[in-house]
Amino acid sequence: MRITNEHQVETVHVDAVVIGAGFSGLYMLYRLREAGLSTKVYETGDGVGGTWYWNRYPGARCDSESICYNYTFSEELYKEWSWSSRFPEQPEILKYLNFVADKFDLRPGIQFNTRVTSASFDEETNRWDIKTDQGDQVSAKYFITGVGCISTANIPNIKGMDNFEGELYHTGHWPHEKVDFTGKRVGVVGTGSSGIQSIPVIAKEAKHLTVFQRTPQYSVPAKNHPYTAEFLEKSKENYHSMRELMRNSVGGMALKYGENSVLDHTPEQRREFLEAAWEKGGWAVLSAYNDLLTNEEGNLLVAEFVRSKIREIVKDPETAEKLLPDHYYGTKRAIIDTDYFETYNRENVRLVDVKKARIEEITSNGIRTEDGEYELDVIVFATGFDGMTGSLFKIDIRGRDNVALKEKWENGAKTKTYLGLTTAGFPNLFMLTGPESPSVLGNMPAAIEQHVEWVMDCIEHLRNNEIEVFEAKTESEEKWSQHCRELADSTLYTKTESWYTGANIEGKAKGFPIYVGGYNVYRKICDDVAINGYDGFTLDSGKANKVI
Ligand code: N01
Repeated sequence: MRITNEHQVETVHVDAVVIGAGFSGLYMLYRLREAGLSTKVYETGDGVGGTWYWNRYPGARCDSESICYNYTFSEELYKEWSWSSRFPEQPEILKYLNFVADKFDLRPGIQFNTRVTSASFDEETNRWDIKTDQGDQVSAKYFITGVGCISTANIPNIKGMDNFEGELYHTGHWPHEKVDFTGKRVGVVGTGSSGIQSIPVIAKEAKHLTVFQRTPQYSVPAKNHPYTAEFLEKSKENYHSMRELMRNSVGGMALKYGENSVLDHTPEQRREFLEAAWEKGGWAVLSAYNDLLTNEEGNLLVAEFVRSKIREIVKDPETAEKLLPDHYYGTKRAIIDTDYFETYNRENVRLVDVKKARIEEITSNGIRTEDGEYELDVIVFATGFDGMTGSLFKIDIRGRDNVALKEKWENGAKTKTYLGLTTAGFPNLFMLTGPESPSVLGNMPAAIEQHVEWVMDCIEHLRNNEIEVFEAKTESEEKWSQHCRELADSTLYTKTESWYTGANIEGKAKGFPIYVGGYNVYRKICDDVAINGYDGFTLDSGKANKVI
C-alpha cells in the first residue's frame, strides 16, 4: 500500500523491513516471503553478499570449513552447490550468495544502493517508521536488522591521513577492481585476521612490504586443500547428519571439541597431540582440548606451543621474537592462515613494531613512527571493525519515548538484550546475530539460520494470535545480559582486550557482548522460550492503540 503525506513523499506500508542482503538478510527475505509477508530489504551495496560483498581484499577467505559455511535450510540448495576447497576465497563465497539470490529469485525484494538512516517506533500505530538515504519512507510492522557483527570499518584517527599521496585502502571496503601491487612499496597496518590473510598474498606481488604490527597474534595453518569429487559427494549424501551436527554443536560447525583437559596430558603427550592438530590445520588446535578457554594454566601451555612453532618457522630470531603474542590463546578470534609466518622469511618483507615505536603521522610519502619514516606507495589499513554494535549505531534507531538504541546501550548501561535478538523498549525489532547472541564465536551461517528460523516462528505466532506488540521485558534482558556477562567472566575471553570487548574503539563502552555458552545450548534456550509461550516477553494485542 502507498500513502502520500503532505510533502508528497510516498510512505510504503509493508509487513517487514529487513536491513542487509548478506547471509542474514537473504534468508530472512526468503522466509518472510514464503510466509506471505510483504517485505522490503534495503542494502547499501549494489549487490548481495554483505561481508563478502565488502571484504574483497587479497587472500580473504572463510575460516569455517566450506561444507558448513553455507545454508542448510534447503537440501536441494545444499546438494546443488559444490565448494572448490576447504577454505574458499571471497569471490567463490560471493558467487555462492549470488547463486542463492538467483535460485530463490530474491533480488526483486531488495533495494540496492540504499542505506537505512533511521527507524523509529510509533507507539500510536505500533509500527516502525523507517527512512533511507534515497528518500524512502516505509512503515513496517516488523523491523529486522541483518547488518552484520563486523561490518563498520575501524579507520584509525592518525594525524595526516589526508596528506598521503599514494593509494590508501581499508580491507573491509576493498575496491571492486583489482588493486595492482606490482613494483610498489606497500605498508599493511594491522595483524588481525584481515592482515594475516592479506599479508602473504600482497608480499608475493609487491616490490616491498612493511607490516606495521601493534599486537602480535597467534595463527595456525589453515591447511587448505581442494575438495575431491568423492568428498563432496559424501558430504552431500550426509546432508541430514551434517545439518544436525551443525545445529547441535558448540560452534555451529562439524567440529568436535577434545574430551581432555590440557592438563590431562604429559608434556610429551601434549606436544604430540598438538603437533597432530597443527598438521590437521583449521580449528584443530583451538578445539583440541575441552578447557582451553577456561583453564589458565592449560591455555598458557597451548599458547607456548604456538609460540614455539612461530620460532621454528621464522628464520630471523629478532623478527620471530617480535611476532610472539603474549595474550591467552584463542581469546582474540583464533586465526588460521596460509603461509603467514613464512612470509617474514621473504627478503622483501619487513616487520615494524608500532607498540614500541608508535605511528605518529601519515606523511605525503608514507608512515612516520617514533623510529623514522617508511616510504610507501600504498597503505592498507587492516585495522578491523567497530564490532557488534557499530553498524546498529550507524542507524538512528529509536524505540518507545523516542529513546535511541545508542543512548540506551551507551549511557553506562552497555548492551542489554534478551537472547541477543531483542531489547526492551524496542517492540517488534529483531536483531539477527545481535549482541549477546553466540554469533561471531563460531560459524556465522549456522548462527544466522537459527536466528532467522526463530524470528520467523515468532512472527507466525504473533500473526496467528493477533499480537500487535512483541517486546522483551526489562527484567528478562537484565537477567540475560547478566547471564552473558557471568558466562564470559568464567572464561579467559575477558582477560584479553580485543574487538570482542570493544577495546579497539576509542571511547566505546567495554564489555563482552557475546554469548559464550555454545550454539547448541543457546538454541535450546531460544527454543524453550518459544515453547513456553515466549517466556520473558510481553505479547500485547495492542487493540487500544490500533490504527488501520
Ligand atoms: O580486525 P582485528 P580484522 N595502529 O580487529 C590493529 C573477522 N574476520 O579485520 O590488536 C596500529 O582483528 C590491531 O592492533 P591491536 C574475524 O572475526 C574473519 O583483522 O588493536 N594498529 C589489530 O592488529 C576477525 O576477528 C575473517 O593492538 C592498529 C588489527 O589492526 C574480525 O573479522 C577474515 C591500529 C585489527 O585486527 C576482525 O578482523 C577477516 C592503529 N591505530 C576478518 N588500529 C575470516 O577468516 C588497529 N590496529 C572469515
